[in-house]
Amino acid sequence: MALRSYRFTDAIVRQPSQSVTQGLRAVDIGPPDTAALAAEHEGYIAALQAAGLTVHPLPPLNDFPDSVFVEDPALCLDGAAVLLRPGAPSRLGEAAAIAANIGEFFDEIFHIEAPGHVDGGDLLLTERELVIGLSQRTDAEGARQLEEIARARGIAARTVTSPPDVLHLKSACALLDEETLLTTASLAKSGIFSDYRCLTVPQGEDYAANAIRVNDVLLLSRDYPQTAEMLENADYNVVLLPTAEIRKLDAGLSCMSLRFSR
Ligand code: CIR
Repeated sequence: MALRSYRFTDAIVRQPSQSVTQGLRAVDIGPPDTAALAAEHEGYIAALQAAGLTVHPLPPLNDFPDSVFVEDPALCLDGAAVLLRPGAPSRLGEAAAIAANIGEFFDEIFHIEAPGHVDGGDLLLTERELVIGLSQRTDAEGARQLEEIARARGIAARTVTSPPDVLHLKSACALLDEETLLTTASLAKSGIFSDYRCLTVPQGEDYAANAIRVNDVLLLSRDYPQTAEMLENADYNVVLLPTAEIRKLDAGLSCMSLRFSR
């Protein structure tokens, strides 16, 4: 079977809307600059295309400031899609909004039902399993439903607790290959991924852990030179991208696309 965790043919993205300045953030260091954020988004799309993906851009949704972070309302799971239930009230409607588009790409669609909540940022799919991180956004009921959906499709699923100091599980980790993850030091220490090889981001560069492997390349924030050097020395083909604006909204590279294979 083709690798499902980082070999992709397609990606869905959503154009940022003007309301992105009102996106959620734990600490307000000022709104993102809309033009600069749009440029980050364009660079990201170009990087996905250069990695071999056909990118499907969805129109902006002004009613949902965080909807550019299209990973959170849905999950692509081996040919099926799961419409999630984002845990932030202002983002809950994003699942219904993307439902209108996703039918074009997937024959089988599952739903997380109320009262469960799951954000896509808390989901790490590896070759062996789907790891679900409980967080401020993903709760035990949502995780239970998603475990059931995954197992019914023959995918092992495991629920863990996301680190308390980050928004989502994947704010602190990324898949590098079949056996290897990039993680923050505190996530590595937690033992959650003790069955994997973990490359730990150097001190002071935790944000760099929100990277994504796409086919032969690894998309990484350009602001973390020690992490880039570590990964290049480990023979990963690193592509550096600007993230200063999305970072103001607690977002990283994984959250701006839904990647899948046709
Ligand atoms: C939020 O708080 O929901 C957005 N401002 C950021 C979402 C980032 N998503 C992700 O990491 N998967």
